[in-house]
Amino acid sequence: MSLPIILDCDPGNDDALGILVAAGHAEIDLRAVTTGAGHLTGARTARNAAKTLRLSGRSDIPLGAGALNPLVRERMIAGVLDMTSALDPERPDLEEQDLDPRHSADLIAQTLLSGDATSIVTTGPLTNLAMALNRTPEITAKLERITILGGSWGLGNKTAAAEWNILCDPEAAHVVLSAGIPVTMIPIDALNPVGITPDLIKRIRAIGGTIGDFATELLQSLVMTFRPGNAMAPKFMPLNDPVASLVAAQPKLAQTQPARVDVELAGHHTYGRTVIDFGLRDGAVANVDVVTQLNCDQTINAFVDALTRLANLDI
Ligand SMILES: [Ca+2]
Repeated sequence: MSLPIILDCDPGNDDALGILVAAGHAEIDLRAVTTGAGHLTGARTARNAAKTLRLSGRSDIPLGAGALNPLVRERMIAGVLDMTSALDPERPDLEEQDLDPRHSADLIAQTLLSGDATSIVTTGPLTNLAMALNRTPEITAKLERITILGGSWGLGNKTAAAEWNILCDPEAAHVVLSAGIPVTMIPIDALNPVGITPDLIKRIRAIGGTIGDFATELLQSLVMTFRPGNAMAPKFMPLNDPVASLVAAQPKLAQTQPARVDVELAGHHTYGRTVIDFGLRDGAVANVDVVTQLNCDQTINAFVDALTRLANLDI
């Protein structure tokens, strides 16, 4: 049976690949896409999602625009962008589907309350989900699982301590992780080995057609923005966001370990860090299943399969 999900994202070229994967995956029933500020401003992430969904042929899926700013902190926008291709520059040549009139937080809440979805996958800041939980706490009982792409048990990627998605809205992440809902978290440490290799780009290009061409463009743009930064960085640009939906639909792609995860909200140098205690010290209660390892080959194959299926859907 397919997993009915909401995808909350901030496209972003890797989020756009995530939309395509969720729209095409055989074991995912994509019930709504919601967007908010993160990689780009809220208006741009919504427009990028609208272009991606239209191109995917799945304009039947409701699309919400949401949070323009984090709950508390000032807004951040990604600093490293490829302004020449894919979705980082404005793309007036790509058609857009209409937006749902509801704010992302309301679309999330109503989709869960109606039973249309039982799970949410997030690949951006957690502002929309935190707003939905604060405004409509009844959804807590409806959510069977939240799959979060973000955080790290080791180094950060935006600051020395913090990963981008969590750092964009640490207070929202705190709200979500404190809600008592089962959470799977995919930290960058586990994502780093799943790279965008030349072989992967070749396989996606071979799909051809609108989907294959667009996905190839997205992958190539992501590779152009890869800034390894230090000697411990991965060899290839990690695939990142599409992996979240894959893990939600195919949990066996990942090994997980229960842990206590708290978000640092007060530290000066460590603000936004996910403090992950696998040892459950001092009686700490686990609140997250942390992905500790991904099966790289199977994850890449699942990614190719989902895009191939989307390209072949008779829509
Ligand atoms: Ca993202």
